[in-house]
Amino acid sequence: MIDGKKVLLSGMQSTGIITLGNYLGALKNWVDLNDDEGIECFYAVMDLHSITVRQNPAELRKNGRTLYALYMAAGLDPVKNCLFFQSHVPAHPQLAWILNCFTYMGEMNRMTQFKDKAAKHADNVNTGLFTYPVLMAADILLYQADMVPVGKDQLQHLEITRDIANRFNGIYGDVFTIPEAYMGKSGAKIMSLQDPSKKMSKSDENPNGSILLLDDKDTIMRKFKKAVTDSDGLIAYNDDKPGIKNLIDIYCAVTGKTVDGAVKEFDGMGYGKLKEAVGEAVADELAPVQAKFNELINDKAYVDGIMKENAAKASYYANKTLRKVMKKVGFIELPR
Ligand code: AQP
Repeated sequence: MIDGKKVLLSGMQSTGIITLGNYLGALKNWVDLNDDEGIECFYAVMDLHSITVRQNPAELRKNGRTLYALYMAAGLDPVKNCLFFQSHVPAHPQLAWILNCFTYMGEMNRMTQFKDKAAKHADNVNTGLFTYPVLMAADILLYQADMVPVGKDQLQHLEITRDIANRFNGIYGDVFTIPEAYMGKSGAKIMSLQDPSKKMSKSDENPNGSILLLDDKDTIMRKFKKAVTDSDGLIAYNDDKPGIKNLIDIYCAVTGKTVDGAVKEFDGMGYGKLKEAVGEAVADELAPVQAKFNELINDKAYVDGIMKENAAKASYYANKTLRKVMKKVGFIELPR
């Protein structure tokens, strides 16, 4: 709790330009919390997590700045929320090291994301990838977060965070708040336009599978035109028609319409018309975000100022927890 408010923490990796999936599944829902007086929100650019997969330094820098500006361009208020870079708060890797010593190999071995990512990057199965969930536990526990909005894919990591926190508290007393999954308005899970059986992803090798937040209207329309559907030409919402279902999900998430309403609206129309309508709706949704982004990315002084203020705010809360942890573990405080 901070000043009687519950604490919420989330973030995204700066591994590329974020997708419509990241936006509809996470960022847009965070923006809805701007005016919730009962929640203190921390949103990080998770750049430390990003290097578990090899990154080009210049691109990582660019992607980090882009993501930070997109947080604000999408509507996250940098005064009401704390928007910061994970690498600007050294307490994250410091706490992660300590928590590593309270985490068992067997627990990490069970993590399905590690298995998936290790298979995908077989040439670089580094220990950072293996201990990723411990850094994530540090991210969450440093801010004494009560709530963490998580997709199904991250539930296992939240569970391990709770296990580590409970283990630590069991030895040293009540140091950490035990976080819960935040089940606010559930964000849509957006699938790849080229393979609706897998989620839309910023690091997808097929550029036509993902709508990136900075894609221009022509690109958006072209990608939707190429979206994989099926051959029966019927607009219906069910699991046998994953391509159409995904297009309707996107349409509803963007317009706020219901699935039934959307299915009625498109009844009797061809797939071409559906794709065009979804493309138009997405382009309309992203246009103001892109306009604001262009303003922000050209105002380095303003963004740098926000970055500094927010890093100081995040560090204040993170260091408070870290100091407590270090004292409990038995480290000597540096004399003032
Ligand atoms: N397709 C999606 N639909 C809905 N939500 C999604 N999220 C990601 N993809 C979709 C949500 O976005 C947040 C940030 O994700 P992340 O950057 O930490 O990493 P990720 O989940 O691994 O996202 P990507 O785009 O697939 O990244 P890469 O390609 O680097 O692995 C999370 O809240 C996530 O649920």
